[in-house]
Amino acid sequence: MNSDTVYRPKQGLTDREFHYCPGCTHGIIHKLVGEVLTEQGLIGEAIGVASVGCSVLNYVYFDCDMQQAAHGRAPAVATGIKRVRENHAVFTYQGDGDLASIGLAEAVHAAHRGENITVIFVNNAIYGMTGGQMAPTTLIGQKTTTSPFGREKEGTGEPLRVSELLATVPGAAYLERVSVHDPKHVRKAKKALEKAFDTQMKGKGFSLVEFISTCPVNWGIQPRESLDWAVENMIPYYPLGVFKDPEKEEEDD
Ligand SMILES: Cc1ncc(C[n+]2csc(CCOP(=O)(O)OP(=O)(O)O)c2C)c(N)n1
Ligand code: SF4
Repeated sequence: MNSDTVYRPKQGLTDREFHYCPGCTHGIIHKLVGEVLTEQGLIGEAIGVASVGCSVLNYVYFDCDMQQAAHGRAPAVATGIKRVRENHAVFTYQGDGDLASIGLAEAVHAAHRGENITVIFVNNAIYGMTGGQMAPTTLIGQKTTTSPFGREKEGTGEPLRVSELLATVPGAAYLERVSVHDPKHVRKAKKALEKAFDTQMKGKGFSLVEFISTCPVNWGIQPRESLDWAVENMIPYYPLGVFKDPEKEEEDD
């Protein structure tokens, strides 16, 4: 970067335009991942695992080696890659349908085994790609195509809090939930990603950053409104914060 450059729009990303809907925060999250990998000098040797969902094409967006996994299986694929390429930064990028539903077992077991990988978990409380069906993370009362009158606790249970669930797993080293609804939170989210990759590169074990994300199209609201909706409805149920921190664990020992 020369001294006149004050901002570079795409670090760690290719020149391909995102296909995401207006107001979808997948794009912001991609940008943060690309920036952190670049700034930590990892972009040349990072290996990402794309999952199934709206971000299925992220292998054309991240400017590093990428592997496509079957629905929900990204942590298992990442486990294999990391075990044979242990000096490389290995990450998965998964939606809540992918991780919290069909892939919950892979995520829990990868954390339980203490796999030294980083999971980027994008929670928009719905299945975006397939047209807005209910996810395990869908809020009570939230209308989806498979809960047209709003999700009810009876019959579907309470929405699943993945970070809190994984915090009970001893092998998980670093867990944080963040949001990207305004610049202050975007900066905070970047720090969480830095810490997650740092945790991995120091060999401390499984790290996961959960992002509160938007899906204006399937929530049936405008892009601007969707940011407010996430703040007013998602964050009260999915509180932001650190659920597991390797440095804190070391202090406690
Ligand atoms: C084995 C299998 N089952 C179901 C599907 C259909 N499917 C594709 S994406 C998806 C859910 C994606 O939702 P999420 O992970 O929340 O990502 P988003 O699209 O919201 O970013 C489902 C159920 C599939 N592709 N493969
Ligand atoms: S359907 Fe939802 S999650 Fe998918 S790109 Fe559009 S806004 Fe984003």
